[in-house]
Amino acid sequence: CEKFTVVMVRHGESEWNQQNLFCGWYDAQLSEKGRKEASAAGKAIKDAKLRFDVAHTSLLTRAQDTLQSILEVTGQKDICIQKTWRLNERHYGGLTGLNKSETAKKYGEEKVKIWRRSFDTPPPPMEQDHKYYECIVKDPRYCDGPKPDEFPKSESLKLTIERTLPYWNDVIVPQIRQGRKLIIAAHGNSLRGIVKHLDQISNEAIMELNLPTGIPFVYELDKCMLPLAPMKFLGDPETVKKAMESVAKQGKAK
Ligand code: DG2
Repeated sequence: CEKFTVVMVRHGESEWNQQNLFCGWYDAQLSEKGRKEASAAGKAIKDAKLRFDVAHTSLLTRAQDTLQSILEVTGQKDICIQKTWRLNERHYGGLTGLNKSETAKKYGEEKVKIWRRSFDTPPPPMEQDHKYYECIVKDPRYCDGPKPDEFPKSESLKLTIERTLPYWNDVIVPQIRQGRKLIIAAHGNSLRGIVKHLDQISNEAIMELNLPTGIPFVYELDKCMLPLAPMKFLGDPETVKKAMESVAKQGKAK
């Protein structure tokens, strides 16, 4: 039967992942480790002999740099790259810049888990006096969108999906159907939204999915865009499991 392959990858570790800070739409750079993870992701993709026609990424540097590194390592730097705010990380609102573990100490681990992983409870909004408000809202990279009335102040996974899924359905799916081979380099939560949609994961079960940084995963989809098998990580299962657990633990008070 007809099948389509799509590769997805969460960017390599960012400097803010390393410091365990809520990042969202803040434009953190890749850490040294994150840059290594990005080239290792490229190597894994090269070894798996996966080739691409088009790449999709967010407007944030950490995802774009990860993609560049993958395309360099795989020798595919000349493919078309489409960048959109719709693949940006979920907006972490007033939590942006706070330490995840200290926030768990202050408000409790349960509350932090709800903010990080609940389906529809958004974090508190980012107010105009927030340290990072101006640098995000006035960033010229957003001149083509979101429109001022769509510009998020904070997003739950549900709200993130509401702006990511139209891009999946209207831009990505038609390309897949044309037989184009795609890679999507994005973020923990923008990708969780796509995975939730593809695997039809319930609002409760999605709370337990933590995507690791820099380990690509592959979907084989049928002609209805339904996965023929579970996502396959290009990494050894034990490493993937540990990396997922360590993402979950970032919200612990320690
Ligand atoms: C992380 C995800 O986003 O954080 O915004 O802090 O994928 O861009 O590093 P990413 C952030 P968690 O939801 O895992 O806390």
